[in-house]
Amino acid sequence: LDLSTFFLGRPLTAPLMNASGVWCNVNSQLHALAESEAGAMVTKSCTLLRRDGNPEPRYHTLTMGSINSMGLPNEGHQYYLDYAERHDYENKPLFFSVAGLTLDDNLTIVAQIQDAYTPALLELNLSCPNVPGKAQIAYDFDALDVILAEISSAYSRPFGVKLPPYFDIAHFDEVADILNRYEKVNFITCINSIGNGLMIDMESETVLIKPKQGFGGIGGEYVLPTALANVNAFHQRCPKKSIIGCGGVNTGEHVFMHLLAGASIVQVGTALYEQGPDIFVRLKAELAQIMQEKGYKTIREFQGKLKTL
Ligand code: RRO
Repeated sequence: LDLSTFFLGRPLTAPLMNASGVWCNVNSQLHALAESEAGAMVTKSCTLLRRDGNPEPRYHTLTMGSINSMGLPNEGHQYYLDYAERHDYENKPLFFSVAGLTLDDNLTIVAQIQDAYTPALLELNLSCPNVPGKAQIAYDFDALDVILAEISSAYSRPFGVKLPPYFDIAHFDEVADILNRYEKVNFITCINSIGNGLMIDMESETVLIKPKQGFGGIGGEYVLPTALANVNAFHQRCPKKSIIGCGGVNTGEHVFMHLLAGASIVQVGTALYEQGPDIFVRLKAELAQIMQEKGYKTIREFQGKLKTL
């Protein structure tokens, strides 16, 4: 039984990795991911310069997931470039997440990645819901088109985009049309957290996190059906691009569902935050168990083969 797979020509020992933002802010966490059973890994979304992020508390565990308004705390792009230059690419592929605060910042950062000659794969985060005063770029379809045009001309290598969840078939159609105009967009990561949810503590009658009057991105089990829909919608509409699934993954069954819906790799966010990098050992064992029960020997026998009624 074989969990190995390929992504853009790169071999992975398993179709599993962290979601950006989780266990990847500093070198000690990045090294833990490198040592873990994850088949790939991604760095925390970075800005041009280091940021403290939003005031705490800014993450809260919920009954079926999490709410966060971290506000893009990160060490600045150079820190992650330094990691990328030391990463062991034979061990596993590295994705480099970028979330510049302006188009110019994004262009500066991607130029630096290009000059660094690392084999890291750019994941352009167009969906951060938590920087006060900054809308999620990928909900503004004109802005999405502009940034893809600019990055495509400034950056000579294949790259991917991290999208927010969409909730309407017309939006799947429109966003897929835009993405399909950009050949360098080789992969799509669906989904970021469901932006601007709210949860309330009954006893104190207060919100749970401090930033943005308690509003924050929702992750975990709450978002699984939305994540699967977005993975499958873009898998169907963007046949030349690979899909990375993210959202609601805490068991081998969830991993299997994402792969069946069309994901090539599956990211783990909230559950990794709660359980730590050992989670990849359990997810691999559970996925292997499901494959064995179903008689699948390899990932490619079922990846993207979701059936309809
Ligand atoms: O740092 C964050 O607040 C954050 C980011 Br950049 C993101 O893309 N998604 C999220 O849930 N939190």
